[in-house]
Amino acid sequence: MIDLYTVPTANGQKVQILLEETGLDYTPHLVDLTAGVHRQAPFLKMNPFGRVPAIVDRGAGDLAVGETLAILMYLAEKGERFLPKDTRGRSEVLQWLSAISANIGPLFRGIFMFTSVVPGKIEPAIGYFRGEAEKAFVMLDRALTDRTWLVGDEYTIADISAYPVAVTSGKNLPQGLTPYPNIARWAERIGARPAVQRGMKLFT
Ligand SMILES: N[C@@H](CCC(=O)N[C@@H](CS)C(=O)NCC(=O)O)C(=O)O
Repeated sequence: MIDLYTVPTANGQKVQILLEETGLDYTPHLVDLTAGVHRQAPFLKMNPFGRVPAIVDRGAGDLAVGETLAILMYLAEKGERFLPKDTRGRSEVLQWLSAISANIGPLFRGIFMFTSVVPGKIEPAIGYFRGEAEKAFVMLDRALTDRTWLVGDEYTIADISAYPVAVTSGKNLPQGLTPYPNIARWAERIGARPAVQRGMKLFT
C-alpha cells in the first residue's frame, strides 16, 4: 500500500492521476498547507524541501519519495506502465518531465506568488511570469500539432505530468486555453479518461 500526501494543485493532481491509472493500492491524505504541516519534521522526512506531493510505499520498507518528477518515475516503474521501454522514448519522456517540472511549473508558481502571496501586486513581476507561461504554452501547443500524445504513439507520464499544468494552472492565464487549440484537443482526450477524472476530483 502507498500513502499519498497531496493537495489538489497541478503537482498533486499529476500523482493522483497516475495512481488511479496504474491501479496501485493507495490511501490519500490531504496536507493542510495553511497549518504548515508540510514544514514539520514528519513531512520533511518525506521531502526535506517541504513540498507537496510526497508518497510512502509501505510495501517497499516505508520508502519515501518526494518531488513530483521522482514520484511519477517511481510509480510508472512500479506499475510497469506509462514509461516507454526503449531508450529514445524513455529519454523523450524524461525531457518532457524535466521541462514541465523545472521550467513550466515554476512560472505558474511565480504567477501565484505575485498575485496571491507577495504583498503589493507588483505588476511587472506578474506580467513577466504570465508572459513566460504564455510562451511556454505556445511551445507546448506547437509540440502537439498533429500529435495524439507528447511522446511516440502512447499515453505516458509526460502527458500525465503536462495535463494538470494545462487545465489547472492554465486557468491562471487571462485567456485560458483558447489561444492553444492543440493543447485544448489533447487535454479533452486525456480528460475523457475515467482514471484521470477520478484523480482530478480527489479532495475538490
Ligand atoms: N519541486 C516540487 C514543487 C512542488 C510544489 O511546489 N508544491 C506546492 C503545492 S503545488 C507546495 O508544496 N507549496 C507549499 C509551499 O511551498 O510552502 C515538486 O515538483 O514536487
